[in-house]
Amino acid sequence: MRRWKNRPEGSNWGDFGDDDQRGRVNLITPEIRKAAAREIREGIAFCLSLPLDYPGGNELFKTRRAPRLFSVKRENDQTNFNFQWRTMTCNHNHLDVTCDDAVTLFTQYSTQWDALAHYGQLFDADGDGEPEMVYYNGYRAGEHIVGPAQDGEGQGAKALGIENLAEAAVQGRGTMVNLHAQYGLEHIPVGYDAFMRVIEEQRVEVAKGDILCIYTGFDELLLGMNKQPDAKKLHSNCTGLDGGDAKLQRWIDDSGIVAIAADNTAVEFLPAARTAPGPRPLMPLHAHCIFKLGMHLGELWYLKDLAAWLQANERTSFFLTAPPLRLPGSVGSPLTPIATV
Ligand code: UVW
Repeated sequence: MRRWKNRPEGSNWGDFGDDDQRGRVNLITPEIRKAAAREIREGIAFCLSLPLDYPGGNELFKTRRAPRLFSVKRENDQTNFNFQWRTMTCNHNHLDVTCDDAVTLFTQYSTQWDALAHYGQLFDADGDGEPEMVYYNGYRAGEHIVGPAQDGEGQGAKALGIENLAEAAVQGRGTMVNLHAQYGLEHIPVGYDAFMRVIEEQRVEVAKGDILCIYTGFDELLLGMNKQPDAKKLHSNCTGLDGGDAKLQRWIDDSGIVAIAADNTAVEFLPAARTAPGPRPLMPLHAHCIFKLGMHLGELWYLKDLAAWLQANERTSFFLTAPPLRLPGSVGSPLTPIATV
């Protein structure tokens, strides 16, 4: 069922079907996956996740908190940690010792995918002259993306949740653009012209179906702070994409890439480098990618070791396996992406 009369200019709403909830990852075909698997030549694998208790504290994101692990209680209120199994009926002790735990996990605290339900806009999709809160492919706030009821229960993404990406079994070719090699820790937005220069100098070949990975050096800076992040320093170092650059937006669309992941906090440079009169998105790359194109963004990935290996071996692409948690209704997910070269 089509959920819009107007679609945003430059969007692909409806192109993958009126009910599509996967967006650009639809472009990963079996052929693309098989070609991507040919990137595995050395059999070396890289973990592309930060430890999930990084950044540490909540200086970097005021509203997101570090994971809290706690042990599960057994029926008799005993802690299920270092628990020695015992059969009550015959009062018999066994050799087995086990632990169970649980975690409070803010899904976007550390290495993550943004779901398509993570970012929407005010837009007049139904053509009544009034903008409404709407997400990729015309899914609506309130009806599909549901906030908590008064008791705080019942919220969730009834559409566009992260489980859709998990069900797409994200695997394909990763392609690295190493902005850190070019700009070090300079704090500048990288627009189309500069980005194309880096792509040319590093001989990066971007192909349809690729997951673009952008290395800025943010991961190393963050890890060096040992879970006591200096937000001021982090917000004044490293590059990010100039998300409001129309030429860069067009390139993202035309290149056929299916997702973008970076080691920084938002992929794009914030606050946005361009200003324009009137209402405008604070996060223009999020608006372009997530809202208009159905393109997932990965943030706070750990890319340092992979970027160094690729540079030393004069390569820019690799096989990437990057499924989020299949957590129904969530608007984001931690993950442990793996690159194999
Ligand atoms: C927002 O906080 C909206 O975005 P992100 O975590 O995706 O950068």
